[in-house]
Amino acid sequence: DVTTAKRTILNRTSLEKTVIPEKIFDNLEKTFGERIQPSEAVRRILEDIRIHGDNALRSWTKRIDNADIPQPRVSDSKIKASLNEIDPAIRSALEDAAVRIRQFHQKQPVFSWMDQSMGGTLGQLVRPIHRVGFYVPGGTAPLPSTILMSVIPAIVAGVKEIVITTPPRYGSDAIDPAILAAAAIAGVDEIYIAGGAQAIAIMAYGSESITPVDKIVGPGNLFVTLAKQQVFGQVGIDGLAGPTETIVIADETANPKWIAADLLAQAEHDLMATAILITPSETLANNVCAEIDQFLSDIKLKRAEIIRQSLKNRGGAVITKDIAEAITLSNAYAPEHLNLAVKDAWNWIDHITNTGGIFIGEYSCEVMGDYIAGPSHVMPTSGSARFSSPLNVTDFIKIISLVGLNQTTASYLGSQAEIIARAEGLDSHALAAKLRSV
Ligand code: HSO
Ligand code: ZN
Repeated sequence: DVTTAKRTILNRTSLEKTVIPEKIFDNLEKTFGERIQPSEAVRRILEDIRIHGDNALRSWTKRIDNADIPQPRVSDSKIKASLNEIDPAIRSALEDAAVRIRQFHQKQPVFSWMDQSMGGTLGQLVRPIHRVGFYVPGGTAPLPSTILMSVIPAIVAGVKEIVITTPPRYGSDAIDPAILAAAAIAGVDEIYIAGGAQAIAIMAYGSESITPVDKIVGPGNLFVTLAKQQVFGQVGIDGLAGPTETIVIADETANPKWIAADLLAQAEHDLMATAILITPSETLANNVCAEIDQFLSDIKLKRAEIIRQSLKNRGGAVITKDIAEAITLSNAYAPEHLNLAVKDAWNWIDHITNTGGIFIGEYSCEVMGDYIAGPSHVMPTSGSARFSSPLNVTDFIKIISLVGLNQTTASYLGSQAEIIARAEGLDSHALAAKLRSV
């Protein structure tokens, strides 16, 4: 549908503008006994867990997830056992993916350096963040791939302590063994059963059973996102995740069946996922729509209902004058993923300014990126590709600046610094600078 697609592109919804479904308010009323805003619910949960630790965690987990979790930490033996509980084919595919994700991120080194050309020695030291917590959503589709895609860049960066929190299945203390196995493959042995704002609280503030982390990373639902926003400052965060988005720019050379499948894959994520085709070829647009209908009626797709809904909410095709106009629209939208299924796709990449990842040519469909190509699939959503990057090694390091001036340089710079200090009216600054400028 052309109108929906254009509207989706032009009216980007930010987190604040997102309409919160009535069902969420109903659930909040059940849990809190009054109709409160999600951000207020999150504030209360964070504060309770900050003050009362594990006891508060247990009671919120009972109220929200209906699960009794006496001990939030998952035992080592359970994590190890998960490797043999999953299908060996899945295990080996995850292991292959882990190798490629590691290889890709090892190409992103950030160097310490020292330089003698500015008088004395100046430079920078690179230090990994010491302890990082990852939130791994449970929900309708637990995604073991997300563990590999977020934890491995941290390991490559040199992070020593890695913690995962993930919600229990509703009404039980069980965690999907595929989640545990992915953690084991990535090399993580510290996993806690905690979901939503509760998980963010124990990672940010610590409790009797968990040491607080320095940074919290990973996508999550509305409550996780609000909680990350509220603990920012106490800890670092990676960003605020919104629903996933893909724009496919294609021309008449593209295979409509493949493009249709790519759009379906995107739309099946959730009701608010965005899957949009932009093309100068009306024929291609019609063929892709026909293929989508065909797939939806011919094969039994488990998530067909979600696909229908999200295509209706945010999906569709936009016809442009040419590829250049398609790219202009896409740059304005700043999609999480951009697929270029056009002739001579490589020739267009210089024109692309805002997106989390460019998938070039028909063999590089986004699904390859989701699982196994190499880059992290945690990419900037909600237009944040205008100012941020896919999760990568630099999310897990800090730079420490080094200043080692020699006497000659200090003597000259001291007099200059003194002048600036006087201009700022800071006499003691001026004094400290002046003493070096002999
Ligand atoms: N496309 C998702 C990542 C994912 N897909 C995980 C399947 N599993 C967000 O970029
Ligand atoms: Zn996906």
